[in-house]
Amino acid sequence: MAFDLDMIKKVYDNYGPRIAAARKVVGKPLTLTEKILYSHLWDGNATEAHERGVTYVDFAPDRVAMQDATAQMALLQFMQAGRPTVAVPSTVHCDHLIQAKIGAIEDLATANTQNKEVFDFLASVSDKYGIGFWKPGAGIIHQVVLENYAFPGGMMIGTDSHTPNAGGLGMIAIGVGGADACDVMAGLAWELKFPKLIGVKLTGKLSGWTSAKDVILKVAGILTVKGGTGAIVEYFGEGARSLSATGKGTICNMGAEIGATTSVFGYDEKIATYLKGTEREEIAKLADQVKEHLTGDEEVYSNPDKYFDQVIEIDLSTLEPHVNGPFTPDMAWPISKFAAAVKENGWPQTLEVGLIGSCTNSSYEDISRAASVAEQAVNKKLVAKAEFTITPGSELVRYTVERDGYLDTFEKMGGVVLANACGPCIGQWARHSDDPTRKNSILTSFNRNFKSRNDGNPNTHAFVASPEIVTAMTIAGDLSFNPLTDTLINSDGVQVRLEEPQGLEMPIKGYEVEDAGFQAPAKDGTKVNVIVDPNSSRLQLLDPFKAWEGTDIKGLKLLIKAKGKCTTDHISMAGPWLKFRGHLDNISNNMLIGATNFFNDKADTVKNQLNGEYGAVPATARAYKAQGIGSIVVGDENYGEGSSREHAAMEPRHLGVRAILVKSFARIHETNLKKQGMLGLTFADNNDYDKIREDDTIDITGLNDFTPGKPLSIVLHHIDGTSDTFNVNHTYNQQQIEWFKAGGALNIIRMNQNG
Ligand code: MIC
Ligand code: SF4
Repeated sequence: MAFDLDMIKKVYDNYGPRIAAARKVVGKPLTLTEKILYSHLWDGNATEAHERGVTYVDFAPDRVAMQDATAQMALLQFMQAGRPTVAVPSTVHCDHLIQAKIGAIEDLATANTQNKEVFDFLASVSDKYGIGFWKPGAGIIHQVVLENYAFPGGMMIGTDSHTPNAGGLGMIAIGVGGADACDVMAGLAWELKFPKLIGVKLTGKLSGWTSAKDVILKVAGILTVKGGTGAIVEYFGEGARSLSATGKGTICNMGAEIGATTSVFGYDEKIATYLKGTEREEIAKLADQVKEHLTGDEEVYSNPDKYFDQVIEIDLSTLEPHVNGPFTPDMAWPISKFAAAVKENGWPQTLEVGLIGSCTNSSYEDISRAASVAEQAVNKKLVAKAEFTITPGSELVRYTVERDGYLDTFEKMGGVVLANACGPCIGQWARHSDDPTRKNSILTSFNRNFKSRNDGNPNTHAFVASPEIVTAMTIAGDLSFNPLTDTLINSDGVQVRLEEPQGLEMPIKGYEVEDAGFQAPAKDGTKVNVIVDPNSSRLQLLDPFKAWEGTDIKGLKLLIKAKGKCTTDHISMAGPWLKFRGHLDNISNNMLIGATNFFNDKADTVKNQLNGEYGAVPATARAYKAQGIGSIVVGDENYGEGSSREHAAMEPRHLGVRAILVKSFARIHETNLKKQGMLGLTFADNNDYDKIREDDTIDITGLNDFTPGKPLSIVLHHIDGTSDTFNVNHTYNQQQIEWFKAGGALNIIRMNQNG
């Protein structure tokens, strides 16, 4: 038994008194989200109502989950906290570092050799500090957590932005940077601005080609990539109760793409069935006893406008399948309008590769529905026109769907089954392409489709849809094909139609697995040695960052004024760079290489003000740093959208950038900057973005009086001798200001540890 029943009992025992206290202070019916949040307050019972979107609140999460690519930094920081074991149940999952090239078995073997040093490091740190370790091949973090650890009404944090997947089982699960995970594992409180609440009422029932994925593709279209920022999305209504638990997981998972803090569903029959089917009947029994606390109050759901900050209603019965993209997950197209959009926009109509699976869409239900489409292709003599890959989310799912013949069906259709890992979703994909300069299209059932993400090729137009739609379009090899209305010609020259997909929520014969891939930690970890080779190119122990100098910061050089979308993939690219996630100096060589320079529209080409020459962003930052000169990065809206990777904050910190000044931030990235002692600032007036010139030298003033809620000032010294001064805002609270002054939150933990 991997999960911790005693911990869950304790959480549920607290529910009654804590929710009673919350009711008193809030003074009105409660949403599910409020119930879970108020039950997880760091100091126990609520004594005051928290203002949504305003007050910072300390929470006590029940669990921490980390994946290999972010766990390295999280654990390198944790090792400095001086604790013998982690304070809350925690797990590490090896999933991001496995490259997809040939197929599951070969690729896993290669990954185990290539990443041996890192996997050994993660295994030994886990062993030493009491952390559960899921070996490479065990599966993708979110699917493994859903199958083993997620429980209704719980609260967890995870060092990955798609941690909200566990919301499918009724858990408040939030993506964070490694420094946040480090705090919680070290026994400290975890702080979050009390979120705003978005209610999504689902009516009707899914049918035909439409699936849970289409709910979130539609929501993304409504809310856009920044519409959920600072909010938790709560799904309710008869439609919500009709969705399978794993379908709910898909919706919550991809909720990361609208910037939501997390998403959650209430406990219901479907969740209970899934818990029972994954050998956690005890949890379902316990949850049944506190059922009334594991959903929102009746009155809230009958009058949602009164209790949520925003309400959206979606009728599942009339919802169409969607295809979103390219380059951004919120460009939503109902399938009936997609073919025209492809033509009007001149997107490459030929579909070259279809990819299904990943952490958000690899449940038994997803695979069985997609397989029912693949089977038709085989039976109806249709030859798939595009390449096809399948990424199972976990060994439990993979073993079971292999037993039930689905993988065989995919292979008959020409599909290649990849390892249970992130693979192509995070650019770990050695795509075979004859000409990378050709514009081309791919379609995935993944979450994100930012430029260059999957195969490192900016010419690839990536679209996102449900696994069944991806499978159908792969067969057609054409983005203008609509399986709901169109026919295809088979190898006998006969016109055939693909019937609606059929699937099963759960395997009739139950789930099965031989080796799920779990390794429990040592009972006594004191004797376990963790070794980091000082000459390693993959791992590097961390040196503390310097504390604030105690004065205004003057004479900064503009490093880059980024234009348009600047996601964490642009700031710290994944794919080939994932191998340096444990080595800050080496990974810093990818800093901002994907961002577009406002002044020349080029990526990775900025002016070095010291010699007037254009060069790469990391090299230019290093040149300033070598002269003892700080720099500043300027950006646009929703800067740092996407991943939880704190490398996107640590790299600029390491290379001498002192402040990131943007129109708006994505939540996790803003917190990551604060944690690392950086200044994350926003324009008080967005028009001031236009005042920033390529040769500017910049001062940040007001720091001696750095106070919550009080703007700071920016002075731009232009090269022609003129200057501009304007205010910039920040969201630092008192504690976060202390992090800035100390040079980073970890320096404070270190100071406390040394007395
Ligand atoms: C992603 O989907 O972008 C990732 C790769 O899983 C990231 C984590 C990382 O960068 O390691 C995320 O979602 O946080
Ligand atoms: Fe892995 Fe992709 Fe899921 Fe991120 S979104 S955890 S890269 S499968």
